[in-house]
Amino acid sequence: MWVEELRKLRKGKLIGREIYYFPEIDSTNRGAHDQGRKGAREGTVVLADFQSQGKGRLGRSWESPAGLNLYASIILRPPIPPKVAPQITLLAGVATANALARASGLDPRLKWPNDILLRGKKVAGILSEMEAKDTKTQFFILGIGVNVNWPREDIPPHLLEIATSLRAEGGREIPRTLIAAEVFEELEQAYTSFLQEGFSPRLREEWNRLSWINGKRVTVALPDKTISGEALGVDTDGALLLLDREGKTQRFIAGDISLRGE
Ligand code: BT5
Repeated sequence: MWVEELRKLRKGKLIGREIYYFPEIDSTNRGAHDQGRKGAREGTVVLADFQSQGKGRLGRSWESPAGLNLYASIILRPPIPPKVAPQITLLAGVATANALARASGLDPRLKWPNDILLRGKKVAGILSEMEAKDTKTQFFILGIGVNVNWPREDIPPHLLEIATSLRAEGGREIPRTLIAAEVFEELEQAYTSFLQEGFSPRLREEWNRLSWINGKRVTVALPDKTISGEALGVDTDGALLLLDREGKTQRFIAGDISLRGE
């Protein structure tokens, strides 16, 4: 079974030191919350073959067909204040993009804050959630969904314009064990450096190097308005910088962006 193989590959490591596997679950993020509340150690992973209610951000859903893709949620216990948490989403994006590049030979890029794209279409998404008390982070759930072996013909029509898979782009199947092992390994390295150095200039440069949006015109949707401008990349805190029509630089710490024409 692929999960047994993954457990062997992650033996003695931090991320994936313990893997709770479900053939079917509502959402691995939800399952990881349960494990986190029960005291699961940092690096514990909840993994499933199928999600009946895979979650995206802001109440959106994540299409999760059985047996084809990767659905993983990782419990982290970083000693950081909740406001630094968005930086973990960015580091997870960099780690996932690097892992997918290595495993597939393709060229994944990042769309702020949580998308990994192949030729402009989403191949993976990250859902970060946090359990915090007062100003202290109790634990952090990093949910990662990667479209691995999803045939293009199976992608639902309403997603065809915006979603893709490694198989649809690369033309070959890749074992999920390999994808998971690469993602966990890259994450482990990036997370360990993050604990030592924070959101370092190196991490920031890597994010900007992998960015799909830098130099492009994007629109940021805020609850009460939208702002368009040229994406300049992320700053030293991981906030998105945008050059607006008046030539002023605007800074966003959260939000949803769309590219012109999307
Ligand atoms: C995300 O949300 O991109 C976060 C996705 C996180 C999924 C993982 S799977 C393991 C873990 N357990 C969970 O329950 N979730 C995490 P967001 O940026 O809100 O994007 C959601 C939008 O992407 C949807 O509204 C669709 O338009 C599109 N979408 C849905 N399913 C998709 C898929 N499989 N591939 C690409 N795009 C998809």
